[in-house]
Order: sequence, then C-alpha cells, then structure tokens
Amino acid sequence: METHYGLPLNLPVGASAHADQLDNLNALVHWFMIVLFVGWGIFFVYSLFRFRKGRNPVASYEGAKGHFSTYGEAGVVLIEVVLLVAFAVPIWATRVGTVPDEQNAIRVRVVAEQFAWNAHYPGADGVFGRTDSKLITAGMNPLGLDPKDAAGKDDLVTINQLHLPVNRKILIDLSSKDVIHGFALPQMRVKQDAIPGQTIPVWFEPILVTPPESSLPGCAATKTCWEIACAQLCGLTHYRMRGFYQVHDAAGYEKWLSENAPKVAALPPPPAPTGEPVTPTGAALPGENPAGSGGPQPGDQDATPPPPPAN
Ligand SMILES: [Cu+2]
Repeated sequence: METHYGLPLNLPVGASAHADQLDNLNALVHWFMIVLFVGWGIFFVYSLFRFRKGRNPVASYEGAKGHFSTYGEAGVVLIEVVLLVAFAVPIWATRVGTVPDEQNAIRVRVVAEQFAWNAHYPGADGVFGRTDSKLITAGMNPLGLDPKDAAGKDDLVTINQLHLPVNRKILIDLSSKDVIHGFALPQMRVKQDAIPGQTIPVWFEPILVTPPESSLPGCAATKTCWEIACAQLCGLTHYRMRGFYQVHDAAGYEKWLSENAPKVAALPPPPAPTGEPVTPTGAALPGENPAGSGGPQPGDQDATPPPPPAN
C-alpha cells in the first residue's frame, strides 16, 4: 500500500499534480495528532497517579504557583500565529492567486443542481455560448443555452459526466443553480463548494489516465468508476447526486470530443414559462450524443452511467 511519511492513509489513488503534496500534508497532520494523542495520554495517566486520593487526601485550593503554564500557553499561541501568518496564508494565497491562463487551460463550466452535475464544454471555437436561465428546459436544455447564439452552436453539454485530458491544466468554472453543493473529485484531491450566485474557479492537472477498470462504461457494473461526489448535504436525494469522470490521454480526449460534438442547429425553441421547478431528467440535447445523459431518474435506485457511444 502507498504510504506517506510512513503512514498507510488508504486514500484513493492520487491522480493530479498536487495530490502528493496534499497527501504528505495529511500524513504530517496525522503524525502531529499521534504525537499529541500519546503525549496527552501519558500526561493523563501521570496525573491520575500523581494526584491520587491516597497521596492527596485534601484538595489544594491554590493550584500551581509557577509560571510554566503561562509561558507554555504563550509559546503555543506564538507558534500558531507563525504557522498561520508565515505559512498557511501565503501558501493559500499562492494557490488561489495563480489561476492558469485561460488560453492554455481546458475550460469547462460545471453547474450543480438538485441532484445532478451539468458540464458545459465550449466546443471547437473555444467560446462558451450564451446561456439564459429563462431558456432552461428540464432535461432538454439544462443550462439554458441560447440557440440563437452562434458561439453556442458547437457547445457540448453533458449531465453527470466529465471527460478530461491528462497532463493539461483544467480550469473549471463552478456554480450552482439552486443550493450549495460540494464538487468533489477524490482522485484529483479536489473539493470545492458550488455556491449559487457565484462562479468559482477550480483548477488542477490530472497526471494519470483513468485505468481501464475505472473507465466507462465497464466500471458501472463493478462500481469502480471515478465519481464526482457531492460533498455537501444538499437535499433529500443528496445521497445519489453523483456523476462520473474520466481522464483520457490526448487522443482519447479528442476522440470523445469529436464523437460527442453536437450536430449544429438543432436546439429546441424556448418553451412558454410555466414556473415549474426544473428537474434533470438526463435527456440529451438534440444532436448531442447520449453519452452525455447519465442523469439520475426519479425512482432510480442507483445512478449508473449510460452505455458508450455507438461507433
Ligand atoms: Cu449536492
């Protein structure tokens, strides 16, 4: 089993460029906790023995007289301030302040909703088509793509499926239609809340291609797919808000893109607004390959990915 600083953490395979750093930090924190646990445990047992009733029949109401504990507390505060100001804040600022260049990154919009993940690819032109919440139709047009916008003609929308290339910086614009969801890709060591009204950039670089046993569609039967999990309790059916993601080699990613590229000019006209809540049904956009239609259905016991696109 893979170990970090000697600890077998039993985590899913770390398949992104930053995974090792996070796992090492995780192991360090575990070691720190082990040391604290053992240290305080020894002190606890010592105290039980040292201050037993037989040796101290009468309680001391004065307590300790020295300043050791005062200096000790001050030292702990000082160390924690240094950890926070000198290490934690600068490291986090570097992480959130260095969004990869949009020109060189693979950009995908991910929009969470109760209870599905919609992914929006900009298509061959690299430009996301205009979206409008008034154009959203259940299942048919889950993101409200504007059929009149030329930039959106080649856009690709999938439900509960995310396909990514290996060794490329991935930049995901993460948002939510309704409530707070938690976008989690365990093998990428990525976890970020999706918050309605905000678009949050999430980026990482996959360094491993999804192994065959975890690739679609075969992984559905063995339940070994790489899953997009929702990491926030977001409603009654939160437990089955999960999608599937797969990292391809460069050729495989291009193949997936071309096989799923929409036949242009077939979006339905927007319906008259009904005021009814939109629920994902998993239907594909007209012209879209149904590979993008893995959405859970009402009454499903389990969300499983669809069969592969027919070649
Ligand atoms: Cu959710």
